[in-house]
Amino acid sequence: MVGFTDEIGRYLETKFGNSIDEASERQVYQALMVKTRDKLSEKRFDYNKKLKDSKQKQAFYMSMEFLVGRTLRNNLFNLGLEKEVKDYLEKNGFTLDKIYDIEPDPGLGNGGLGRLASCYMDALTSQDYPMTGFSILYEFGIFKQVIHDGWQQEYPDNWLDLGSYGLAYRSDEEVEIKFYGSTREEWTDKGLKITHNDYTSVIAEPYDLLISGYHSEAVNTLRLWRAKANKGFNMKLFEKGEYARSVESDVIAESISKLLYPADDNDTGKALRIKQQYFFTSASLQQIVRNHYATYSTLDNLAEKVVIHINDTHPAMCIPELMRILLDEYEYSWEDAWNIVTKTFAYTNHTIMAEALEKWSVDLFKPILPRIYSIIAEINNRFCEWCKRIGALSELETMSIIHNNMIKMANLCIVSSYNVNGVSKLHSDILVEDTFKSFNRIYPGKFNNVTNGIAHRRWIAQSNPELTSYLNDLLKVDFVKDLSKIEKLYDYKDDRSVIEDLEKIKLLKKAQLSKYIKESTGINVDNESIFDVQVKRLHEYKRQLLNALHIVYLYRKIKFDGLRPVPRTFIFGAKASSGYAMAKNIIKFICTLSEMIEADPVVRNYVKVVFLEDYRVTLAEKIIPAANVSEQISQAGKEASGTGNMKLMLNGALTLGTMDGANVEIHEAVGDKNIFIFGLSTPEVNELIKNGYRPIDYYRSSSEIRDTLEFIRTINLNGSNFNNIVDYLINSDPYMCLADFHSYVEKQKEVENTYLDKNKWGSMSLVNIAKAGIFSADRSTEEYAKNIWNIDIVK
Ligand code: KOT
Repeated sequence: MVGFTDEIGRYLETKFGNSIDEASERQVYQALMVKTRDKLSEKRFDYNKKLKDSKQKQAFYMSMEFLVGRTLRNNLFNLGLEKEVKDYLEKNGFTLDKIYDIEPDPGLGNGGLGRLASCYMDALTSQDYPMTGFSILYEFGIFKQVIHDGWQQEYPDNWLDLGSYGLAYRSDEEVEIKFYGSTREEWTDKGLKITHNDYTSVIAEPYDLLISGYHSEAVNTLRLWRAKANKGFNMKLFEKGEYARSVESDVIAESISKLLYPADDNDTGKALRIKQQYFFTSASLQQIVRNHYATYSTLDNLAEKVVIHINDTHPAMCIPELMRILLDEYEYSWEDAWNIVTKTFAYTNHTIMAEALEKWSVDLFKPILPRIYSIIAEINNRFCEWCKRIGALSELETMSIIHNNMIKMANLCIVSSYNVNGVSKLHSDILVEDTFKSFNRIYPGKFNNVTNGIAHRRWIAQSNPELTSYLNDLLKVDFVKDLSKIEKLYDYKDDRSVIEDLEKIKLLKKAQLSKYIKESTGINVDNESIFDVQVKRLHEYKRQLLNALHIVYLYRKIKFDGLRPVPRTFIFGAKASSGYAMAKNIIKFICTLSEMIEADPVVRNYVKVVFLEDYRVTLAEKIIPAANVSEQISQAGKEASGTGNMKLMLNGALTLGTMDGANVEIHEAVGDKNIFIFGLSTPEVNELIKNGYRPIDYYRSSSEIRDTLEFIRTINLNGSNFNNIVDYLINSDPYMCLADFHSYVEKQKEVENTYLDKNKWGSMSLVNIAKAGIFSADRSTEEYAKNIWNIDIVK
């Protein structure tokens, strides 16, 4: 049999005319990418056959974002080929890690929501569940962040140059998507017939990224749609003399799959975004329906065989699109179509931030998607009628799908889906008790919770091989397959020698990160210092600013009051949405603190601030294993779940956090003694809002707050000052940094004192690793599969 490495050699010979010893790293990279893809295609063939023969129910996961991260290492690891390839390359003078570094991160997502989608695909595939992901093949993924003079600058992420080797183009499965035009109603002998005329069409081309599972039979598909102009249609118009309109398709197609919108937890409200959403949902729905019909010759049983999951509201147009297909293409009655639709969709809400709850202006929406609009309007009419009948009229202001000439996409999802879930216990409680209270009253039982989880094979086994191999030897359980088994480590919580071993591994990971920090920023950091990490998107509610206030507090105490704290390295990684001025100011502020501290001969011995540019999956894989402290300090009630908190915990970092999102469940898992919780709780935040939050009162009554803020006014480095940030905190402070300041500073002191007791810290860290089992994405996806989707593994 020809081995995998023989195939690599053969590829290099036939493709480049080189033997392996003559090949370049770039050629070896290409050979590995292509041959790994081929290997997955072969596996996929066998798996698909079983799946088709079984005729079992399948899940389809719709998401505008999949933050895939690098694929090559993940695939070789999952296929069990990493060692063989590593040895083969080493024998021939190559280093596998350097080859991995050639692959660009497929950054088809902004942050948590997109990364979760990818973690779930990995987990479902590892467990042999049949699941297909659908999204857009963005030509430019999340921008590359460069910090210039402390300011974020964005550069295009041209990932396809080197990233496209993993993709398989499926020209046989193209579909047509229709925009603009008008609808015409016509009574025929079969009833009302609606046609869509004078539309502009765009072609959706499918590109498949095959997703591997860990030692699994399954290979699932992430189908990414790319837009291309419909040339045939253009020619017809051109012949009719409509030159301008004949290029319309080119113009639309050119832009649709061009770029990922870089806004996280925010809604951009642009026409292009509507087109992107409809483009990929329509393409996906057409394909699902076409395949289903080809198998069963009917759509009556669609909901028995298909579940379509909507990852937040961005893919919500799936709902009216399926109605359109059933009504206009398959001539179902409204009632029958609605009956199918309302059994097919499940929806996850990922945020309660008002600015992220998607709303579309009718005036913008209707001309672009006239038929889809008319269906949404009809769904709304019928829903409102029903509410009147059941006596829920007074709540229609919040529940109506169209209100004040705006289409509320979350309301559309709730009305049309059979299940709605939040992403942590706290978040799901807020949904039913507050955000969607009225809906919960009229749809009892529709809402539930699935706490998020992470692909632990990426976040420990691959990114922290040293820890993994140590735990494998110590515990002798296959926690890589089943993370719940890692709990066996708990037995060693008082074992000094194990604690010391873990500490050594942590130090090694810190040294690796220090090297990277030195190379990328020039800053020398002390490996013995506390590595205090806050890595996530930059957002006011996540309160990177609170972290920065504490740094200023320490600076003052060291400089003016002779404080000599345990040395600490504050590590930040964060991208700000490109139009988000305050977020960019905060980055500038953090970078200025870094510079100011480096310039101070005393303070820099105790505090370092490092802002690592271009935070992305690959960088997360370097930072997370090296962290001692995991900063999860959002204002209570605002972070739906968080998943970085879980990755950091699994790598032995101790959480310093508020009772927000999944921190609440981390607290429950490790117990009060193994976590640092501070700050107002969600009810306390709400109470304070009700009574009128006045940050100036905190400023006036606390000299520490006053001194800290007034000191910030004196910072003037290279012509930049931060009066705007101080004024913002005193006059508005929407996320209550000042209210939580004291509690945070006090908790930070406790962190420091605990760190001094190495044995205690080590034991707490061990408990965090041991109790991380429930945060595996395997657990989350199993809950989706059993409790929501009702799907089985392929046997
Ligand atoms: C973005 C735009 C609109 C609606 C929601 C979002 C969103 C939410 N983007 N990322 N999130 C995060 O999703 C993660 C996965 O569930 C959560 O852990 C995190 O708390 C959300 O902020």
